Amino acid sequence: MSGIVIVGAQWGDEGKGKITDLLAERADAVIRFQGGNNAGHTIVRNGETWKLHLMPSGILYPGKTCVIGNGVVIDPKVLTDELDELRRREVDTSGLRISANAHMIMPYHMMLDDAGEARLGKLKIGTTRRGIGPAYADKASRIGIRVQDLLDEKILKKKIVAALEPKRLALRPYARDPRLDLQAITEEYLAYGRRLSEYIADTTSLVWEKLDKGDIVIFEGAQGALLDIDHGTYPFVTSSNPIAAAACIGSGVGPKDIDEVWGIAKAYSTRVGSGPFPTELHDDIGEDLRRRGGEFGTTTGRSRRIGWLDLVALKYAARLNSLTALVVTKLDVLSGLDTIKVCVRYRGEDGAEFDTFPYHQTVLHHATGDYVELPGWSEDISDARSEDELPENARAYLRYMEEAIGVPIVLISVGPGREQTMWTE
Ligand code: 2SA
Ligand code: GDP
Ligand code: MG
Repeated sequence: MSGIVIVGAQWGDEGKGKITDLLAERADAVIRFQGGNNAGHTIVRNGETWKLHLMPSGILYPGKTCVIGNGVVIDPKVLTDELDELRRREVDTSGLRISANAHMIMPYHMMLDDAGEARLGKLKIGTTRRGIGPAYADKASRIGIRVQDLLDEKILKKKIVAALEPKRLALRPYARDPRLDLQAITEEYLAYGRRLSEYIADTTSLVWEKLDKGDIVIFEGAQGALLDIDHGTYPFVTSSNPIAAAACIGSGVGPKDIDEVWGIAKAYSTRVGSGPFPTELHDDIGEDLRRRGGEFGTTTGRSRRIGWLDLVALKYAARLNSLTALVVTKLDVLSGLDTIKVCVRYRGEDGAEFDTFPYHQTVLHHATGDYVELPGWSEDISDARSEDELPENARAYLRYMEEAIGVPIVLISVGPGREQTMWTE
């Protein structure tokens, strides 16, 4: 066992940060392979909370190799702030390595993200406004600025000019904005380059070396399968591929380097931002789960939308990712419900039934859930540390989930704390 991918099996915020931190104890390296500082990964250790945006969730182990891979888009201000904050809290960040090929988020990307959302109005995607989409767009258009460009003033300036040129019209509302001054951007980003230079590396070779030695490498995904730009609920998706296949592209390894794929799923569903959400709750139960689950964006603070567990979407995510294991988080949040609904199929506007995830957006946008009702439990389970300490109905809920998805549940989480976790038999 050497390459383990950890991915979100729903719409993000499944608790990937917590689980990555937990598994990282046994790993030699943790690598982020896509997304950027739209991500918010929370780790709670000894009552202390850490919210990471770009830093891989292995950084709390002194000296552990933590890689920001080529597939990530980096806002260097957020990264340097995160480094400062970790150092202030006496975390050893010497194990960080940043791919020289990762792309930068530039000030104009954030402006374009804002402008794009404003233009869409009611149809907006509900992005995190961190410039993620425009940064990936520049990457695909081959006018992106990469980490290595920060180390050479002439190259950097030329590339910024080339990147700004086709955006002139879109950036007209910001024409006099000092953040768009060529010299100022160049100097600011050169300064980031100097600050980050000690961490910049050929991370692909680094990861190969580790894997070739038989070291355990964790590939840490951000967001979740249903936000995948190819396979998610397009256009209400992020601009990268949060599924396991992207671990290869975003770090430079091949599929044979991946031995296991762990999907993280909440015991219910949440989504932040716009887009179809067939099991969404608009009632007091949803409100209550939001409050008890603390369902507010880790990066933006936005309220997350809440819904029942969606097995149609989860089965889709399991297949898309070739999941070998499932981790169920936030089971504690469901305590106190008489019955718990689980969506087993979708029903279209015309009554048509869908047992599998519909590819057509018109179907998806009007789909509602068909549910089975499972008996709930009243006990507080946040102190349970082994499966046999869980109420019978909680165990039955997990069994139902496992059988329907067809992937073994290996780990159950009943609270944000590191210790609030149990391995299954
Ligand atoms: P973007 O900013 O272009 O990636 O937004 C596009 C969609 O992707 C969603 N998205 C997320 N969904 C869940 N969690 C994310 N991270 C933060 C968190 C979100 C936050 O950990 O809570 O704080 O609001 C995340 N990042 C992107 C986004 O909501 C859009 O639907
Ligand atoms: P990520 O993006 O997948 O890493 O998830 P986030 O950190 O954005 O959101 C998950 C939230 O749930 C965080 O506040 C975690 O501390 C918290 N959390 C994780 N696992 C559990 C759990 O089992 N129970 C409860 N109550 N909270 C959890
Ligand atoms: Mg999150």
